[in-house]
Amino acid sequence: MKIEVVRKVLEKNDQAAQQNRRRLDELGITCFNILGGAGSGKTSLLEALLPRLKNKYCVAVLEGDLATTRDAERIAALDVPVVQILTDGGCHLNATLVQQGLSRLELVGLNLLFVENVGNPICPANFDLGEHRRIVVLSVAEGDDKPSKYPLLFKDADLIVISKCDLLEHTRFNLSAALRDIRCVNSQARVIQTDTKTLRGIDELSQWVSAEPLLGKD
Ligand SMILES: Nc1nc2c(ncn2[C@@H]2O[C@H](COP(=O)(O)OP(=O)(O)OP(=O)(O)O)[C@@H](O)[C@H]2O)c(=O)[nH]1
Ligand SMILES: [Mg+2]
Repeated sequence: MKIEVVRKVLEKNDQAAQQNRRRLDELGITCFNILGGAGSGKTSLLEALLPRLKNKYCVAVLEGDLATTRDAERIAALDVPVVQILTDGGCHLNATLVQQGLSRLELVGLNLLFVENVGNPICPANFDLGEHRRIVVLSVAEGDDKPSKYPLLFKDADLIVISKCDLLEHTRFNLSAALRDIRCVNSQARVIQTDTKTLRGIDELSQWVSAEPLLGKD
């Protein structure tokens, strides 16, 4: 008797993610998946970072949102190629949606691809998109307890950005407690503090992105 198997959602996603990564590898494109809670400052970081990168690299962005093209419009205003992926209510991107986004971009000659995930500290963390590096954004406005309360978000990050550091003096965010709790869930990730008002940390962020391995390749 033939046994029917219903394949788990995550298994299917992992297959599509592997295809994405293979394709990006072949094209020499380094892909960064940016995750974080709603309003943590993901698009603002891209707005600060992209002008620095686009003179040196060919860069594109996939924007993931439930609704509107607002974030894509902000990226397009920088003259950076962008595709808006609308999840129609879905709380995270998946590798198949990213595959569809990739099909709308001119990939030949591209060096860097940023994927801004749907603003959500929970679901996006479970879905590999085929990225090479994960950037997690934690804003001071969200509170220093988030690394402990949402450990899955932080545990696989390669870089954790503590954003909106200009708000430190206006909040009860305890930076040393946040850094300690980050280390409890992730001992390896680089941590960079930013503030997109004064552009604090943006050079450091740009250097981290530029140091990623695929970037040296033709
Ligand atoms: N004070 C301060 N505000 C910031 C900073 N970065 C972003 N913001 C503000 O935070 C709000 C959200 O910023 P976005 O960049 O849209 O955040 P996001 O994570 O892309 O939001 P979603 O895509 O909706 O999840 C906006 O009002 C920004 O102006 C910062 O460094 N300092
Ligand atoms: Mg955004």
